[in-house]
Amino acid sequence: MATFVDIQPTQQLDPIKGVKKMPLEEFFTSGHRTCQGCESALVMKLMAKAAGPRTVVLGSTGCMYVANTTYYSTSWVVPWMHTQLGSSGSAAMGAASGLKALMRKGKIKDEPINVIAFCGDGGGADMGLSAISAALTHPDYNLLILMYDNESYANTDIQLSGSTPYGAHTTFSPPGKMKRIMHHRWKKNMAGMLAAGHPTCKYIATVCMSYPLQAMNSVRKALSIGGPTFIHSLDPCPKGWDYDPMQSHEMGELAVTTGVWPLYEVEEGVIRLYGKTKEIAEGRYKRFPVRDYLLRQGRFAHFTDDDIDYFQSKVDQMWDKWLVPGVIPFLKEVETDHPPK
Ligand SMILES: Cc1ncc(C[n+]2csc(CCOP(=O)(O)OP(=O)(O)O)c2C)c(N)n1
Ligand code: SF4
Ligand SMILES: [Mg+2]
Repeated sequence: MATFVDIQPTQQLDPIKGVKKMPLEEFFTSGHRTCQGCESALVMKLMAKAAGPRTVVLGSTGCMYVANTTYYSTSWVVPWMHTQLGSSGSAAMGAASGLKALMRKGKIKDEPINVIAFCGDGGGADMGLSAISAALTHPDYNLLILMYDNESYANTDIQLSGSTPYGAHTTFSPPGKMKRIMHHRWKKNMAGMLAAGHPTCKYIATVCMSYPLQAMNSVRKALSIGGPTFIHSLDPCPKGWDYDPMQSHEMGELAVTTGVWPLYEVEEGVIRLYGKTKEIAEGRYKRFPVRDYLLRQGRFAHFTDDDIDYFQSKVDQMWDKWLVPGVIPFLKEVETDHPPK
């Protein structure tokens, strides 16, 4: 049984009860240069709004660094610092321990300050995995690592990451005449992996900004619960996913309603599915076919019916065969799968 330690006070951020109760203050404002319809920018904006003014944000290299801090300007109202591409975990630990030391020595006022480090999927699920893992094993620092997942190394022109879905067209996996599918790996299950592997971490959640209230309340819970926490956000990216920017919100909804992106939180060891994901798991909502999601995106335009069937079978497996549906990928029974050639 996991043990959970309370060390220092955290911000007490109560859940926002409804859209009308949203705080009006903005801490990530206009002036950034992300693409039209960029959901990752919305994640930054609402993450900062949920956290409030007593917050320090650290961000690893990627679109949310480059586009938000053009030379001599930034959209951040709260203190913000860039960190190396694979370093969100180390930066979060360094900032949290630095603040603690300064308060202990009486150099700054002793008060709860939120430390949030964000990273992209390239910087988090690939390059920074070990630093995030290390941070999540230190219960004596309050910090949140938020991984905004646009499913590619977007900032350097959409390269394949460990978070890119099977078969997607990226600049590293362009479909060709000889080989249609150039990317054969399945997306990493980042939140499930971190939850299963860090039993003393008090809070890990998946979110999607198409469901903003739940996502913001996840941020508030992560910052209030104490110790290191992690949130994985799936962010439709019009440029990398190749669709009309006006469809971003709908694209996030489809990721959830097709069951491709399950929404859940693991709080002090207890898994709780929420929103449409909960309804799917309880049989109250029928998953949409993945075809409805995939064929809306140019990165899957080369898919044949066989490819779509294969993708569907893998998502069905998540729901029908995984030990904890949509969350923990141990199979209840051993099966082999055969991707189309
Ligand atoms: C150590 C290192 N390698 C490569 C780069 C070049 N680089 C800058 S941003 C980036 C993409 C990061 O991808 P991700 O973390 O997914 O963020 P996104 O760009 O998608 O927002 C890369 C490869 C770098 N800055 N540092
Ligand atoms: S490439 Fe994608 S993640 Fe990057 S700014 Fe554009 S929409 Fe946002
Ligand atoms: Mg990315």
